[in-house]
Amino acid sequence: MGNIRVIGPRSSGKTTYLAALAYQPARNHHQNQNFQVHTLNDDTKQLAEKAENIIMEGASLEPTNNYVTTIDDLRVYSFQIEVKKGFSQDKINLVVRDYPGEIFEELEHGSSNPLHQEFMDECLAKDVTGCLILLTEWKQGTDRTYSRVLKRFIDQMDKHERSQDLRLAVVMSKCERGELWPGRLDPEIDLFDVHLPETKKTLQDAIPSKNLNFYALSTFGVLGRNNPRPNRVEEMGADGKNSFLRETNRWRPYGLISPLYWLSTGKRIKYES
Ligand SMILES: Nc1nc2c(ncn2[C@@H]2O[C@H](COP(=O)(O)OP(=O)(O)OP(=O)(O)O)[C@@H](O)[C@H]2O)c(=O)[nH]1
Ligand SMILES: [Mg+2]
Repeated sequence: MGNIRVIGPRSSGKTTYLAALAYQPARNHHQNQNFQVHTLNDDTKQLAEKAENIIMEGASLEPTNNYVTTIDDLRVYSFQIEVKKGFSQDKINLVVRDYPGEIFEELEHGSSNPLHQEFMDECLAKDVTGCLILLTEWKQGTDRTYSRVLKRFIDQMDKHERSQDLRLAVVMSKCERGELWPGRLDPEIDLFDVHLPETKKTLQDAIPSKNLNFYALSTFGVLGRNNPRPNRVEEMGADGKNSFLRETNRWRPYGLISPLYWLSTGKRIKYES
């Protein structure tokens, strides 16, 4: 059983990503995918139901922190994912905890909220195999901020004696954005070296290379193999931007599975989802 945590700044797409995973069983018949997802617990099944509204119709997804007052309010989602590799199949079991973005952001200046330390302790417990770190901005100044926040995160890893044995999948989310899409094929070089070099260096200086990988993810994807127009619509909602799928019957998320597969097995998959 792979315990994975998902962290990243507010609105980086964490919950949407998990909702998309949870929704996969409902559309497995759609195409000959290289993977199959099964949802294992009730929270995950409820998330799949929500996914219908969130992803397909753009109902606004409440930020994860709104309903969190104790650590037990945090949803735990569990999945079994079958990954086809040639003629064989690998099964991975995943238990994923979805944290609110505040946890990540407040690392920078420290937080007086005792819950946050509790979250950190749980995030870096010995039975956690890896963290999926979703980053999303790349405009001026962001690299600095991410880099500082991740330094604090690494300090926490040290404190919890996890700096040598916790895998980190560092992901650029929403990569269907025009400036990022061409970089998805080699995200380490074409996204992180270009847009977030300091962040990358901070991580590389502290984390053994076997435990560090870079990925690109787009939960919405683009319109087609030869049609790089984003398959999503953006709307201004009451609290900022809201995105949802543009053509639901052409939904092909990009990079959904490979970071999870690596986090849980330490092996990479060649193809992309
Ligand atoms: N363009 C684009 N937008 C996305 C993608 N995934 C999620 N979003 C949008 O990003 C916004 C925030 O998504 P959430 O999943 O709520 O983000 P979160 O990281 O869980 O945020 P917190 O719970 O506040 O930490 C929503 O409007 C989503 O529709 C994506 O792949 N591409
Ligand atoms: Mg969330």
